Amino acid sequence: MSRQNNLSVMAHGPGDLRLEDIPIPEPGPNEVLLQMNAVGICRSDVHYWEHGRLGSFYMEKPMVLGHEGAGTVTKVGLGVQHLKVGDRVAIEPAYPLHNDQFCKSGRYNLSPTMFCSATPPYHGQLSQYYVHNANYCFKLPDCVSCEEGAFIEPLSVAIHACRRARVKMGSKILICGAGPIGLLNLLVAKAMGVAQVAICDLSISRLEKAKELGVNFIIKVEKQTPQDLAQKVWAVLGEMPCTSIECTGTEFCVQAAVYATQSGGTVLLVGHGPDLVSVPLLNAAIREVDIRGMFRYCNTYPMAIAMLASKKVDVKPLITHRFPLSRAIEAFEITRKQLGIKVMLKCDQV
Ligand code: 572
Ligand code: ZN
Repeated sequence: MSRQNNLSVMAHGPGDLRLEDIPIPEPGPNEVLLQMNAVGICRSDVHYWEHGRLGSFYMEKPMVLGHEGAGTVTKVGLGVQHLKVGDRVAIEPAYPLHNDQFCKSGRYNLSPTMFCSATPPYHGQLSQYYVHNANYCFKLPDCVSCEEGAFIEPLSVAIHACRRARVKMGSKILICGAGPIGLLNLLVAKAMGVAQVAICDLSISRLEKAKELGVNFIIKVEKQTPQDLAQKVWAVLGEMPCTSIECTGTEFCVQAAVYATQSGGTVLLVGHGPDLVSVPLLNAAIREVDIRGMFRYCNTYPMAIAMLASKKVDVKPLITHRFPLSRAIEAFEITRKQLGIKVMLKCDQV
């Protein structure tokens, strides 16, 4: 470890976020040292800052935040063949530490032994310099910017969601939640050829962003029952959606998604809510509505890069705020208050 400057965004515990210098790490075998360019802020980063934990993962020591990053290779470790100094890469933050049965079957996201940037005990990417496993760094073509590269992580969540939801060409779908993940699901579903998308949210400004991105119908969630919301969905689509992608994690929307979905269709749970949620299970069971889950993503980075390079999706309109790394605390405040869609930190601007 050298002692040069490496400004980093460090969460020290509930409500305590600091900008501090840490040593520049050295890449080990099969690792690369990256000079970070752009890192998006995720709600989970804000959650670690506010609560010092997420789900069953507790920060036992200070942790650098950020898991949506792109950077430039500045040093390669022993054995790295596919990357060289100067290559720009998107970082897949979560990878398995053992080649177990899940890896062998291609579903490495389900391995119980995962490394993940900014999931305790591992540091994240919101630094000027960050070391990562080279096998999970994906070279960006010249036509994909570093900001777009930083979007590949949340875009991967949407690609995996649409795959798990078995989104079909020419179908009508419902998306619950017009935050970054709901909106990315809209872009991916459209790229996959769906005919019509209805999206619901409490926030008019988020629904307006969905309109700008080409959604067919927006539904403002009001004081109503889940069944009322389902009826609204049928009214705008003219029929029941065959797929519903639930990105809010709220009990209300999970219930509405089940009621709304066509018999034989799929409800995909993307959003995380409380451990125990009341679901109209019999309604789903007797209509063969499959309720499916997902955990992060796997095998999505090459497809995400290809979709950006070929302009099949345009993620740039989702960026509402940009800050240099030195103003990270302000950037986190914006995300905490849900004032924008995606807040991007420029780690090469301090
Ligand atoms: O970008 C992926 C991502 N995954 C999230 C949250 C935010 N961003 N997950 C929700 C929390 N889980 S977890 O298993 N955990 C803290 C590791 O509860 C991971 C997926
Ligand atoms: Zn995330």
